[in-house]
Amino acid sequence: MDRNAIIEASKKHDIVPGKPYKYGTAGFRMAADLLEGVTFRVGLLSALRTRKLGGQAIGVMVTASHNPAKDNGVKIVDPMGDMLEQEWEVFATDLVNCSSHEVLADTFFKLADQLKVDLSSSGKVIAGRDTRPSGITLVQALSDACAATNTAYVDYKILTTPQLHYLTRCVNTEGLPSSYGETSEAGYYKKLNSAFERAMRGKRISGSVTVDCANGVGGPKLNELLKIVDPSKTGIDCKVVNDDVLKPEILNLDCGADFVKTRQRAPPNPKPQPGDRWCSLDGDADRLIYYWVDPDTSSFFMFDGDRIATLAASFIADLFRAAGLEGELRIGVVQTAYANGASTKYIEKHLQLPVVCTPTGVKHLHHAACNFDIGVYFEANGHGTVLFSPDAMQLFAKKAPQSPAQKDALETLQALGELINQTVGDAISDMLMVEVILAHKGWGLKDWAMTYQDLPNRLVRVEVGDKDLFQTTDAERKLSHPAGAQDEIDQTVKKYTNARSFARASGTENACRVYAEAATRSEADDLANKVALIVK
Ligand code: NG1
Ligand code: ZN
Repeated sequence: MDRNAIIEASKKHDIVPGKPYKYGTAGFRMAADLLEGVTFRVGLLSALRTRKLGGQAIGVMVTASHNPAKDNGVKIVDPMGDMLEQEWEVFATDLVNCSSHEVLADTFFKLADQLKVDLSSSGKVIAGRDTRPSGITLVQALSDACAATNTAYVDYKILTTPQLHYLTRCVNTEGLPSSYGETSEAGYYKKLNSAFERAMRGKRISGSVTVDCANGVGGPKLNELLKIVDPSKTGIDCKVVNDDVLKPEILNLDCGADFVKTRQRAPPNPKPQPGDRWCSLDGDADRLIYYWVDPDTSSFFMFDGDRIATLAASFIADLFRAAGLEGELRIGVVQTAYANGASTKYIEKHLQLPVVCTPTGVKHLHHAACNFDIGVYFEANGHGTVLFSPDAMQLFAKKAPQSPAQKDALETLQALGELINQTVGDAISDMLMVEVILAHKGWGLKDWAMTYQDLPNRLVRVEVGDKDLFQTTDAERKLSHPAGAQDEIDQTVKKYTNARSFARASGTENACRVYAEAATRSEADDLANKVALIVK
């Protein structure tokens, strides 16, 4: 590999100096005009990573998800479609913060040496980006980094984040027994549509579902999928709104899953009518939130990640019983501290399933979900999926059914395992899963809403001098530093009914977050404010 080629290419995509960049929960994410050099350097790291992994393709996704249109971001996807191995985040951070082109080249070769990467071997990177116009410049920087390091490069252009994860796994399993699907966008739609029809098993979906696509990449991609969906087979009636990607400035503006979850209300435009079933995707289509205006009470009701997780877990546990698999495979649910306490209680007490709590960030949840045969994981904000272990999938395929009911359940489980994206949370695939489950259960949103009652809760963002002072233990549920803060929080929580509260430093913003829940709205608000004062 040619040191000069790297230096010359780097000069075309200079870094904006002055701020330390950090590979965080969502990769590098910031104002798009700071990202060109960062993305070039992420390309260099990917060139090392693909070679370290024997030439398997590495994915790079350019997106800032639910953030404003002016932002962008870049993150690395490992060969099986999961997030970059944590140990490598530090190497990414090191490369990106190099002070000159020469230091960058030196660090690149030093890392190659340290990690025993054979630079003469071949490597491959595949890329995707959301609809942000700034993405075009960024993938150019990535492409130049690949060219400078003789790394094969394929640009899949505009994709949802989960589609890029899908393609990464496909390209690395092509021709193998573990093949994940056809390595193309069309292959993704084909796989989803076929699994959706099989999972429905002749059941009919009642009523329509309106999908708010945040004016992001989910809109055109969902429309693509719908072109091959045959509504006569399942009754699906999907209305796509907020799918305008020609005006970049309206991306995530007053719509989308993040808006709905944080504002706890429907997008103002278009406005859901009472009784209508709605859902929202975020800007890169990896989060999903359902909601409706209850026609009986006229109040807005949200089905967030916790609700989706409980729905999926309860359905899969029922299928296990019907398939005669109870006791043979372990189902579990993975949540973070932000999960509503009522959902946790419902899963443990009512569904009788184990719950594991991990720190915030999908990679932690994903990792913990792998410890179950079927691991359901969702963040409250709607990012999540259901992981089916290879053993579980094999059992569904091989087990001889003892009755037509068992056969039905086994085939439904198999189809679900293919419908649900196994690499990462996928709003489009999750939405089809929800529609399948509601149809099987014969449930309307009222039935789903009645499964349990959320504890009133409040999330507040607290500006602090140095967020890094706030260190946590126990899956972020307790502060270990600053000394004494946790005691104060505990004393405060004790004064409220059914209450829980915690504070932690955000991994994506320069602030602390305080979460509180309690028996009543006013208690939850009051508690959140009190804990915010302790942290301030
Ligand atoms: P931080 O900023 O670390 O709280 C936020 C979300 C996470 C996750 C990441 C990545 C909350 C409370 N936190 O993390 O769930 O999605 O962003 O996007 O919603
Ligand atoms: Zn997202």
